[in-house]
Amino acid sequence: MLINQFPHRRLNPLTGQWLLVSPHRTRRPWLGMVEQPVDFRLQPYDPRCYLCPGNARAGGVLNPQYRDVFVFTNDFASLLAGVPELRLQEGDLLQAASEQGICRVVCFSPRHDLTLSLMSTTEIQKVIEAWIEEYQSLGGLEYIRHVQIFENRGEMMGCSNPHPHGQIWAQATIPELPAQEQMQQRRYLEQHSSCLLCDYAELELARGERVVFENNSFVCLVPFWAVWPFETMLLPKTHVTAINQLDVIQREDLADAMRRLGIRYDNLFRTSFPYSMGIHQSPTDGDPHPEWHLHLHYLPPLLRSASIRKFMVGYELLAMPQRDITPEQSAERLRECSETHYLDEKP
Ligand code: H2U
Ligand code: ZN
Repeated sequence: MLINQFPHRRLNPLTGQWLLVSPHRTRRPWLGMVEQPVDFRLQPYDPRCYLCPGNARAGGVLNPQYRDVFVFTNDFASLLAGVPELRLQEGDLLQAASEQGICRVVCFSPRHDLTLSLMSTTEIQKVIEAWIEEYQSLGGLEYIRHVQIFENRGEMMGCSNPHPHGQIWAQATIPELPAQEQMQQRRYLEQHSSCLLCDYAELELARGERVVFENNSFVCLVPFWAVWPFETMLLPKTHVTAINQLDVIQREDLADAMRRLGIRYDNLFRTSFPYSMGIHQSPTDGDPHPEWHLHLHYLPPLLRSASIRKFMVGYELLAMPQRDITPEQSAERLRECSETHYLDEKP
């Protein structure tokens, strides 16, 4: 693409926002912050870990001797159930509303030393089943309209503990980013009588340049509008509004895609690759949402190596998101990565 030789703007049709791409800038020197490589050599059980089986959490509750996935209500939850409905409005300038919700923690495995990329497809499938159960039970509550499932992996992403785990925040209102994506998907459906991400998946599969890999049900790609250097999305190839709508085969294929992407990521810089991953899907507000197409966003901070990260600062914080390496180059790099984890390589 000729445009890739020049600074240009790209549209994110999911949010309606533009980002700046500066492909000529990747060669700039770096004397700034260098992150410490992550040490993979953890023990399968850590007596000090508050997520390991049998250990005490803050407040003294003991974790059970769980064998696969373990879900509990966050002891330091950001959202609480039973909050009274309060509103503050002083003119247009001072507005606030109380928010009800529930925060859960999902331990992916009893093994302290694993990550999703070191777990088997069958083990990852159990995580997916737990997510589905939580999406349904939390989403089924009268006052819960949105369930955000996510994982912060790695210290760089503010993860508090290497024990493999993720979080779920369920709440009474639809938060900002999913609400934006919902509006954009709805508008697209009205204008085109087809789903935005169904059309996008089809387009990317036909072109191939931003596709990292695919299986029967899912495609992994670097979105045309990716902001983070190695940002990817996992998209079901057919229209699925939420994880509980995936059939048995699709659930297996999602586990397969998550595992393969995780391995490619780890192999890219031969490190436990940090990221924030999140699932976007239909809200649980009781309305039909034909516009929603389930997808997983992977937002990793690393730029050039295990130790150099992308900072969202100055211009990004004050003007608009910006990236240097193009999404097409990132996709190519990720396509080149092996699907055998580097820790499993034969010497
Ligand atoms: P993060 O590593 O993504 O922060 O997730 C860990 C969560 O675990 C965090 O939200 C909770 C923290 O509140 N937690 C407990 O619920 N109980 C504990 O004993 C420690 C941490
Ligand atoms: Zn642990």
